[in-house]
Amino acid sequence: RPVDLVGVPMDLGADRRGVDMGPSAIRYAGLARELEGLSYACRDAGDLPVVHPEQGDPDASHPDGGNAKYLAEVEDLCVRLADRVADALVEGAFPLVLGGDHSIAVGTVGGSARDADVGVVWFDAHGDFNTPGTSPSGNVHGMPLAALLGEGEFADEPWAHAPGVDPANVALVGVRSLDDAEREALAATEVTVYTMPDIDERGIIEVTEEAFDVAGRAADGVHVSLDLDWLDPDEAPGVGTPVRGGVTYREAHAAMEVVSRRDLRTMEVVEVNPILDQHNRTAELAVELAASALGKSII
Ligand code: DIR
Ligand code: MN
Ligand code: MN
Ligand code: MN
Repeated sequence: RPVDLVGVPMDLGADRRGVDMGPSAIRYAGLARELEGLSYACRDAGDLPVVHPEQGDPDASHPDGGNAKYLAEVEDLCVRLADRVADALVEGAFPLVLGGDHSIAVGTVGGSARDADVGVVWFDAHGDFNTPGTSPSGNVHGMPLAALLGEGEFADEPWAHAPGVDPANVALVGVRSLDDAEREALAATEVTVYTMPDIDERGIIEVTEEAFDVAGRAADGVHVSLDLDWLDPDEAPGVGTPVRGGVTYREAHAAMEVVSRRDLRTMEVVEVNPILDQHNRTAELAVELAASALGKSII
């Protein structure tokens, strides 16, 4: 399958911090070259247009109210991104989306699960399971998984809620930071949560295999959402919301090698922030991990 790269220079889901430069940083780190080295035809149609904070209104009146900054702009972007991802799938390509903050997952997964039954494996330090009503920060990048599953105010938002994703086919991997209301909301769903202590105890390969067993129950394949803050900040310092105690470099690679053996439908790599990085180290790691997930091996 050809790989369709889709850049989404989005930072509104987390206020302007620098993740809007993520797609550039990942391209600069050599993603296309790496994928071509794996014999993929790599097509890059550039970035989707995203408004700057100055053009948008963080408090634009939204039918849902609540605490969700730039939700109207996030909605607009996600509708266009979902179309782009769905089109790539129709053309027989593999969509690889480059973020941008994690709010874009609403578009990526929405497109992936259009008229399809899709499982999700979400590698993240966070649960991304807040809603406008529970979010302490108001940042939409802390909400995309809840939005996709139609939690709270997102229940009646067709642009967000993706009925093609059954919560029973969703697994979170590497979690170590949850807000209180977020923890309760997650516990009330069928989402399977693998925390860092689960990885300590059982090992990354077993946990990732099991996460794919959960997500792989969906008929049409699995979407992988890779938030670079999943890794320990020693390995991935260039992220907006680092949390100590994440997976190591080797664990991340081992997990992506599991991904490469499973039925991958779509993938996104998000939250790379070159402004906070050390010599583009985090984007380079993002490229390595994407290549691993798409089949790169040592021999
Ligand atoms: C926090 C942080 N739970 C929030 N979430 C992040 O703002 O809702 N997600 N950073 O990636
Ligand atoms: Mn995230
Ligand atoms: Mn995160
Ligand atoms: Mn709306």
